[in-house]
Amino acid sequence: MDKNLLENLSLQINKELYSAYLYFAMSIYFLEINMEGFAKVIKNQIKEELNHAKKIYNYLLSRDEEIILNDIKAPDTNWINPYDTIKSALEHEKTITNDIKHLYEMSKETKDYATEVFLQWFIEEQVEEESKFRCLLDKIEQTKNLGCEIIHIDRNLKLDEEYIE
Ligand code: OFO
Repeated sequence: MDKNLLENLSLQINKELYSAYLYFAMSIYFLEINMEGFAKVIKNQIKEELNHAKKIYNYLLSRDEEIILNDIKAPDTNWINPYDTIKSALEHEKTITNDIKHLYEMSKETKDYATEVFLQWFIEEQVEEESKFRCLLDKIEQTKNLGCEIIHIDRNLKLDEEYIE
């Protein structure tokens, strides 16, 4: 595999683990303000991120490539409210989408067709990731128009079976 592509795939494992770490921090934030529904969604997200990291790890192992692991940085946690927190999750997902696009371009340029096919799953996954947080953000925004409380959204999220902790 191209050296640069390999380094960036290894780095992507680190970014996915950082994502899990970021969502750990967000779940703590929501639990501290007693919003268990939002915490449940975020805890589910932690599992997804660990799975993303593992997918790349397994792929590189199957290609018999050397995986380089780096330090995981601590996330910034100075969110001022739930809206701000979910907004920063969406912004974070947009940066990951760009990372995946970059990896995909690299795999095309280096004619690494197996990696190109492998990354297609991630391209679709990022559409889902962004949509999930955009949808939550819309729900929070609607509380203003509908004159209801964010606590109602939290209660519904807690009951939503889509998110399993
Ligand atoms: Fe791994 O998709 Fe989110 O960060």
